[in-house]
Amino acid sequence: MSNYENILFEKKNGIATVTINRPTKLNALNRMVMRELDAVFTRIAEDSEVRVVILTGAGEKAFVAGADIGELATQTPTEGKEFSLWGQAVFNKIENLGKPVIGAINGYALGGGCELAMACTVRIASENARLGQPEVKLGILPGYGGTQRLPRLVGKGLALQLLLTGEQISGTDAFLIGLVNKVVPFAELMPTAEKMAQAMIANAPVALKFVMEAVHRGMEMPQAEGLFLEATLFGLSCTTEDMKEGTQAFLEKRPAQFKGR
Ligand code: CO8
Repeated sequence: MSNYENILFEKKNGIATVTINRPTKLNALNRMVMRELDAVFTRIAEDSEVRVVILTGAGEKAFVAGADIGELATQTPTEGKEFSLWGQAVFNKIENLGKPVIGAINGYALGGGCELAMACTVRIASENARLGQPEVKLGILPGYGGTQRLPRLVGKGLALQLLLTGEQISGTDAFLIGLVNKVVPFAELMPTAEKMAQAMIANAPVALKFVMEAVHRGMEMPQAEGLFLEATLFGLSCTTEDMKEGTQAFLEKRPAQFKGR
């Protein structure tokens, strides 16, 4: 099912599983991987059969160990800025896909890998996971959204600690600070992600899309405007066939059959 060199793509029962597949380099994000990530998420956005995405890394050692340091080492300032902006756009596409993306963090999620995980809608880590933003050890700073998404997820104080020390934290500690939603034994990672995906798939697709829009956009607004956005999207949801079906099914004591309309 995969037409990519560094990405495996599978689709089953409404779940697309995207696996970054460069295990000998701990799935580091080189230009080719970034290009393929961009392409696969464009394809997923247009594929109405896909309801939820699970994003993970190949092997037992790494989700993604960061941007490819070999490529970073030779960048000029202009190339660095352009590559950073382009990578941010790819991660923004993942964050604003309109379908939930579950990051299944199966090992190292460092630098660009932690930033990729944070662009996912929710994150589940295995107990062996190690997360961090070690860019300062290389004389750079995060360039794929780490300085922005990390404080939004864990708060300014902890984010600054992680960004300034470059320390790695365990999956369990990532759970304790809210960087990941769950931590599970390695063998349970994909089953847990699939179970969460199925719970989301059971719900109305347009409602899921509006919830994500309200949260993502609302968090960038003053609360009063966020509440107004929520009310507007709520009103819009009342025009959908799925709203009629969802409420009717409850009243008729039967499971709802949503169509995404
Ligand atoms: N880039 C390129 N190659 C990598 C990377 C990476 N980020 N991480 C690991 N590799 C390679 C290693 O070089 C090695 O290759 P080879 O076998 O050919 O020598 C292979 O993967 C296996 O790695 P190790 O032998 O190092 O495995 P260990 O188990 O000893 O160590 C670590 C695992 C601790 C994860 C270690 O590999 C490591 O520290 N990796 C680098 C982690 C890091 O610093 N990540 C941040 C990178 S910077 C970044 O992500 C910036 C993002 C924003 C960019 C914005 C603009 C472009």
